[in-house]
Amino acid sequence: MSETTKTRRLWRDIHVFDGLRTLPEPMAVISEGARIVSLVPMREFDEATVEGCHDMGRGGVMTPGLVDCHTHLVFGGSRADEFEARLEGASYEEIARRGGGILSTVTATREASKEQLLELARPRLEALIADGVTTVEIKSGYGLTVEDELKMLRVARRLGEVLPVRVVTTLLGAHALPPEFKDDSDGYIDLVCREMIPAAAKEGLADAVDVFCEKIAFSVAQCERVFEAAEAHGLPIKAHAEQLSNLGGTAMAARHGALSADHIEYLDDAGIQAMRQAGSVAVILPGAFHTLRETQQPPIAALREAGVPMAVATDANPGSSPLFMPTLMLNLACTLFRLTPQEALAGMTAHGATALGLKGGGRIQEGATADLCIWDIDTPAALAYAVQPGRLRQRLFQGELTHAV
Ligand code: DI6
Ligand code: FE
Repeated sequence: MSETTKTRRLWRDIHVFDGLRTLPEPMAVISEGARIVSLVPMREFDEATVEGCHDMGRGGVMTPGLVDCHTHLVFGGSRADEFEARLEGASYEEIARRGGGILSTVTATREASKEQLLELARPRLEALIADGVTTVEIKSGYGLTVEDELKMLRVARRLGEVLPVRVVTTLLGAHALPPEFKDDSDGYIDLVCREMIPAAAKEGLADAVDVFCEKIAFSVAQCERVFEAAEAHGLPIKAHAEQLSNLGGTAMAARHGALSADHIEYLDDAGIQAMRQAGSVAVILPGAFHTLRETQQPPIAALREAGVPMAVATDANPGSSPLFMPTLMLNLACTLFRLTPQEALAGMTAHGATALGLKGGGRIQEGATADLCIWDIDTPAALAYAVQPGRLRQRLFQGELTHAV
């Protein structure tokens, strides 16, 4: 599009949460093409700038498009039976040890074609989009062979082509030990390092590499090997760590400059300091905490005090967080972990973007990408306060209106 035909849009009298804080007075916001070009307080607003702008309305709350920085949206099968088993007393770890859990999803995902996985994932992603998401991270991790992991990543990339959303992909080959490698977990890590990571890197299918560092998954030493392989291919790293116990995976990941450490209910002070030094983001996943009826709280106050940025994400997956509603996560982050509504919102905008290595993403400022949500609420805190679908008035992805009520 040429400069002169770029659509200009104007919002007036709107309360803006800019990704880090709520601006103190009502604003006028103008976007042009895919960018935000003007953000001024209403009392300084010059009506002459209205010329040529689409009037997008007045009032409500504007936030950056939500950034869901941790999901496992691509998978086959269902784990409703496991949900019932857990209600009867079985733990997530017990189910995993007897070959259920992640491995049951692996079986169903291997059996599904690329096309089937796409059709299964599409409504899940549409649910996130309908709740304000404009950037989503999607992990592999239910294939656990080179071909099946690549298949998942291709589906994730395809989702970003068929729906108006930015998809960031993560290779999570080291998610669980596949049955073929029973009793040979080092052999499986060899496969991840020598074949999976190089293949994903070669095809440009992965934007980052993740691991599950846990007793039921992989050791700190094994995860470190995966990170070294990722580094050799120029891929950033992140970790599922300290979710069920404290193994020190977070500190090791931070030493490797991890973008983020995720879950971290069992994180200790040494881990927090390592994250602070590395500039890693703490990704808080209240959906998994809630679903697993976890009682160990992530160390929110200590993270806050150390100045470690906190992101909030859905962890949407068939087992530990079958929850596909980002604004519910804002509510749970506040009610379960006592984040302030502002912290929760920053966690799903600016800090979520940082956790994905998207510098300057998840912000409303002049020059930023016009990924925007306009909500029918009075204050930004109301987004976390009530769990109420249907409040998204407008959604813009790269300046294009993709949702309007
Ligand atoms: N931790 C999680 O919460 C997800 N993966 C992980 O390592 C859950 C994956 C699942 O249960 O299917
Ligand atoms: Fe996860």
